[in-house]
Amino acid sequence: MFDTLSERLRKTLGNLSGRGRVTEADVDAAMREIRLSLLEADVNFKVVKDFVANVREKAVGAEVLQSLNAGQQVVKIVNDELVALLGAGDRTFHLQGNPAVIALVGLQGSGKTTSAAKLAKYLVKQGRRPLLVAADPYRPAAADQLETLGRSLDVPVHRAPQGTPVVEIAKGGLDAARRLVRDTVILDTAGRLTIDEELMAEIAAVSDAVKPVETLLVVDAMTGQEAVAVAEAFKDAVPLTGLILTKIDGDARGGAALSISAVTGLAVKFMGTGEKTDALEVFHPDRLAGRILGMGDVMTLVERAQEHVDADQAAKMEDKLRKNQFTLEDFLEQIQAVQKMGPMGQLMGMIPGMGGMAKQAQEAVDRGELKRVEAIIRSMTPRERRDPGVINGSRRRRIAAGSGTGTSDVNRLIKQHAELQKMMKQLSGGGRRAALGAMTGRR
Ligand SMILES: Nc1nc2c(ncn2[C@@H]2O[C@H](COP(=O)(O)OP(=O)(O)OP(=O)(O)O)[C@@H](O)[C@H]2O)c(=O)[nH]1
Ligand SMILES: [Mg+2]
Repeated sequence: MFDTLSERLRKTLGNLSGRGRVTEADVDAAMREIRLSLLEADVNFKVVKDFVANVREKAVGAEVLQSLNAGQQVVKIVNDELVALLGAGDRTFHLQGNPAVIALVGLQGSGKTTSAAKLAKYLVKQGRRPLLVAADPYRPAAADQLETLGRSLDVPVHRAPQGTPVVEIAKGGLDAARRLVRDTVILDTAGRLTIDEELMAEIAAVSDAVKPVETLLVVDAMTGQEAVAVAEAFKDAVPLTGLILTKIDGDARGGAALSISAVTGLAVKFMGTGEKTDALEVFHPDRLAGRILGMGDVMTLVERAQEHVDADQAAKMEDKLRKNQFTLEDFLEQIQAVQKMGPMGQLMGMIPGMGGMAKQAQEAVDRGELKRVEAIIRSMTPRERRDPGVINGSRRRRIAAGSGTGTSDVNRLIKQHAELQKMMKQLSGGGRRAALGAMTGRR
């Protein structure tokens, strides 16, 4: 979502930190760029104005400009201000009460039902026992959708006959939770196309009846500034405790996601980053700021790896790499393991210094290049995978035909693998620095 903004900010800040001395005029030029980048990303104009003013005030102070690393200090100020902007409001996720009641509200299609399921999965991982409640008395299909999701997660779903008043469904959900010994109730409420009095009254009544400890507004980040307006309207009518921003993986400009907390004072507590039930992230403003400014987000990357990669297997791979026994078979396994961790572009954006390559990497995946690599390796015999040295002309043609590629593709893969092995040899030997230089393109 933040690709374009991120690219522009990175360029501006790169210019700044690459400079030996920084003058007030340099800061002003950078601020003009940042202002434009934010406005073009659809960030609320008032938020942009305050942001730029804050950064400028802190940056043009004598201590900063006269210091030896002034450029980097200004970059740090931008980063800190961005973290403050993203992190407005109280982000604590409350789970008091037995059962603890969490209500999800929002417009139609914003992602309430999907987020309810994601939240259930997240809570199970935390060792809790959630119950999902289909508090939408109007569309049986809505309860069916929740039931399907609940079944796939092995989380029970409470539903009531069509037409049951929503307050009754919510109360029934609490009873069911006590009966089934569930410690958390997640209410998935009905949405409307636009904000209307009836919807607000209904949510307020549910809120009164079951006193949720969290009432989270689910907002679709793809809808731009409209999302901010929706949040303001809901805030006036129901006691909201925070936000879930969904569809952050979309290609909207992202400004709404950046300004919504600053404008409404409501904290973003979770972020939806995909359609699957594991695509939910606890919102960390510092991590998102790092991703946007191209400083990476190693914490999230490590967490994803821990979740999806088997620790024993990872250790085995590391050992093989070190002993230079990393075969094409291992290569294939790695490609598959990494893909489980998420879209390639997202992952690259989390590696410090690699943010600039995120788009290219994603495009390569979208073009099917990983699939091509997989197909080539799959067309090899086990012997060939272990020892690509045996691949002669006729084998090469067989592999190309088998994988629907050309012999030049097969060649390229074998060469890449050989280079990787060479680099690993240098890493494990004395040439660690040279190899790192080769990897990052620096010397
Ligand atoms: N890409 C992406 N899609 C999402 C995300 N969250 C939800 N969706 C999709 O958005 C659509 C609507 O999601 P729902 O969860 O059904 O929305 P809802 O708010 O429950 O909708 P109503 O019950 O009709 O009001 C579905 O196609 C979801 O797959 C997300 O974080 N990323
Ligand atoms: Mg729904």
